[in-house]
This record gives sequence, C-alpha cells and structure tokens, in this order.
Amino acid sequence: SEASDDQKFSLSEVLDPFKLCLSENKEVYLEHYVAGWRGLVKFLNSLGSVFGFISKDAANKVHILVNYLNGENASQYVTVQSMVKYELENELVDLTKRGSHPESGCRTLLRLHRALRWLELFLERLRTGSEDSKTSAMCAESYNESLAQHHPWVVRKAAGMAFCVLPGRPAFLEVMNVGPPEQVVAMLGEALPLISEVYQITEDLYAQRNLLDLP
Ligand code: 1PZ
Repeated sequence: SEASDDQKFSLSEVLDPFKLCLSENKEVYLEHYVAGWRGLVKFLNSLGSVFGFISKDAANKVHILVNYLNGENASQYVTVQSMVKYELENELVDLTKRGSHPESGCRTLLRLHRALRWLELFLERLRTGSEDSKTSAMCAESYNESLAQHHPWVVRKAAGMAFCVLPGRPAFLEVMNVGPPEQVVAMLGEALPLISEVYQITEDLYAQRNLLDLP
C-alpha cells in the first residue's frame, strides 16, 4: 500500500477506545465511545467506496456527538449516563415522534448503539471463523440478527449488495493491519468482552429509561 502510516487504519484504533470506555463505576465515556466509532468509519472507508453510504451516515452521527462533546454543555456529555439524564430532564429528546429535537444525543447514540451489536456479532464470527469462511455471509447473518430489524427494506437491500463485495477472511484480517491472523484473533478475543460490556450497559440504561425506540 502507498498509504503512509498515519493514514493507514489499524484495528487498535477501534479496540483501544472501546477498552477505555468504562469508568470505575461502569459509566460509558462518550469521548472514547465516539473515538471508537471514528476508527470504525476510517476502517469502512479503507474498504472502498461501496461502503460510502454507510460510512457517511456513521460519520454524520459521530459528528453530531462530537459537537455535543465540544459544545457549551460539554460537562453534561461526559458519559452516556449523564447525557441521558441531562437531555431527558431538559426535554431535549423527541420521545415518540420526530419533532423539535431530531438530532438529540440520545437518538443519535441509539443508532450507533444498535450498530455496535452488529459489530459485536460480526467480529465474533470473524474471530471464530475458518480461513475459508465467507465474510459476506458472516456480515449478512450478523446484520439480519441485529440492525436489519431497524432498517427499511431499501436500506437492507443496499446493505446486502455492499456485503457481497467484502474480501475473504484472510484479506479482511490483513486490512486490519495488526499482523498475522493469530494476532488479530487474539486481539479480538481480548477486546470483544469489553465491547459486549459497553453494549450491555448502554442497552440496560436505554431499556430502563424506555428509550429503545426513539424516533
Ligand atoms: C464491514 C462491512 C460493513 C458493514 C456494515 C453493516 C451495517 C450496514 C448498515 C447500513 C446502514 C446504511 C445507511 C444508513 C441508515 C440510517 O437510516 C440508519 C438510521 O439512522 P437514522 O436514519 O434514523 O438517522 N443508520 C444506522 O443504522 C447507523 C448505521 C451505522 C453503520 C455502521 C457500520 C460500522 C461498520 C464497521 C466496520 C467494521
């Protein structure tokens, strides 16, 4: 590749932030959560322009959250827990239908949160798959079990077509830029439980507050 080192994606750019996500009392730091997503967007871009419509949407959501992180109410956006509390108490969330807060932190993060479940399922399949297993099938199965349930037909159709052009497992592990396959597998094995925990904590919080269906 001709890309210089600082442009080249490495899997640790995604996994390290997710490792830093949890505070001592198990709150989710928004800054690290968003940094993990930045890494994912970069990775998706490195896979080619077919994924542009996906990475654009994710990048847009990352951008919305970064604006809150750097905005005048930044101190309310330190953790997902504090964000939820602040936005709900100040009626900054459209709860049942789209209204005056179409880009609340809560609804924006919910979209990434649902996609994180897809990621968890997909990376687990990638980790445990054999050399000749099809990443496109792993990707589609994970998608159908998670995100697809929240997407209209036209998005599911487009996603399905994008999955078809994914490279095989060896090439896929290669673009993650970690080293030999065993090393990628080890890194995934170490990071996946942490991603799961971040997912579960967010899921429980959203369920408790009745936010899982935000428009
Ligand atoms: C490695 C291959 C990557 C496959 C990615 C699998 C996910 C396919 C998702 C297709 C989403 C396409 C376009 C955007 C849809 C939006 O309508 C929804 C809902 O947001 P709203 O319209 O309510 O504002 N957006 C999402 O569901 C967020 C999707 C983020 C996908 C991120 C994928 C991360 C990939 C990481 C690569 C390892």
